[in-house]
Amino acid sequence: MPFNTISVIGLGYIGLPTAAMFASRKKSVVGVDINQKTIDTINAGNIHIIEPELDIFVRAAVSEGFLRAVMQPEQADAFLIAVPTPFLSITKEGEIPRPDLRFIESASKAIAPVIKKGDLIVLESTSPVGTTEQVAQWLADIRPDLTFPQTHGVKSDIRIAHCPERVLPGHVVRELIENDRIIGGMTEKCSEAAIELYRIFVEGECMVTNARTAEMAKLTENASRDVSIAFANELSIICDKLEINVWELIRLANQHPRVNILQPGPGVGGHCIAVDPWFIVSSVPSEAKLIRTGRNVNDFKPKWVIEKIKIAIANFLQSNPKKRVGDIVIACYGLSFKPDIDDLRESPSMLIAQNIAEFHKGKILGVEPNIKELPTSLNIELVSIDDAEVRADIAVLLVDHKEFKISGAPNIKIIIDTKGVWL
Ligand code: SAJ
Repeated sequence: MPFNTISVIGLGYIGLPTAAMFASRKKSVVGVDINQKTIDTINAGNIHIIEPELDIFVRAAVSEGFLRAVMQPEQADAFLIAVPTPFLSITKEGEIPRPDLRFIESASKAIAPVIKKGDLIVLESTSPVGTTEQVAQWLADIRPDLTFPQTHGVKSDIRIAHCPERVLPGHVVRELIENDRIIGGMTEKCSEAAIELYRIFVEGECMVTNARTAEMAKLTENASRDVSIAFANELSIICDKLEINVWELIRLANQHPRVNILQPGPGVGGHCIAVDPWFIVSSVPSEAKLIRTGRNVNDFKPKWVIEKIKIAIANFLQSNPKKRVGDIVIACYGLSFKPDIDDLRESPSMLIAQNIAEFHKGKILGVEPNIKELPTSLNIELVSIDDAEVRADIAVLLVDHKEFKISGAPNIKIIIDTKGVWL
């Protein structure tokens, strides 16, 4: 089946790079988004997100006429849904976060009027098990004139598959091309069509399974990483109590040929690893005991770091009796959710810095080499590494940015190093 026109619904961190990849292979790509500003930015050849190399691809795709962005879906041969799947807000303490499928539902309902016999629909958004079947049902409800895989199997008019994205922010362009791809068709024919589509730019292997397994595979990858980080974070709390250097401990244990412990930190951030495990827990709460505990351990870590900072403030006052608490300057080194990126969203470091700004009466400095300014509402002054060293009484290292590895530990008496960079 030739895919002459490809439509990507949702032009965010995954949708836009994917659209640009198809366009770079000279396919006519129509990107759809509900945000007018995003549409205007892309149609002007610019990008609204930060991702290395993406600007070059988008500029070329738009100027050569292979990519354009619109608000309303148009006819195409393949539709990729790449919209967010956030949680529903939690109303009670201890409640299990549940996925919010509102954006997938509205994307499905928006494309339903324009799909035609022979079209392929791919759900790329990270989704709880059963969502692809739900998409198929939403489409079938609106288009009784077409046949769908859930009722007509391989003979269906419309092909539907789940092909989860698995790229690492900061390396999206390279990983989109090189990573292996999971292809979860609702039928064999659906998988065949999806492979043909991804082969347009994917150089990795296309591994075929069914839609439910593909959904679970994506959730499993991120839950596995989350549980592994939770083990490291729990170790760091245990070692603090037992007066053992956790970084040395992990280094030694990892010398064993079958042990590979990850690195502790101030908590787990980002839009995937801290979110996706809940999609498993919420669907099988009684069975997913370890995954749930891992989430709780990682969510507890920022609170533990904040307690450490409060103890450091008390210790500082004890050894400097002439100082008042309002005189104490605290510098937070790193605010992004992981090293060497500028993304502050869902960042445990940001959460910690904001929390200090709420309870501490003295000055809070933020050292974040990857950003140029902070919202003034935050009450955190953005300063250079040198400035922080001169002004701070307490240093809190929250992200292992390369700049902090190069600068080495500042000459500050009290240092709380959550990433083991300066130890
Ligand atoms: N982290 C640690 N210790 C570690 C490794 C990571 O504390 O040893 C923390 C990071 O600092 C960060 C968080 O975990 O706060 C997540 O960072 P990450 O680099 O592990 O992952 P993400 O969220 O940037 O991207 C992940 C990737 N998934 C896996 O590695 C299994 C990526 O391949 C997925 O495509 C992405 O989630 C996604 O979109 O789901």
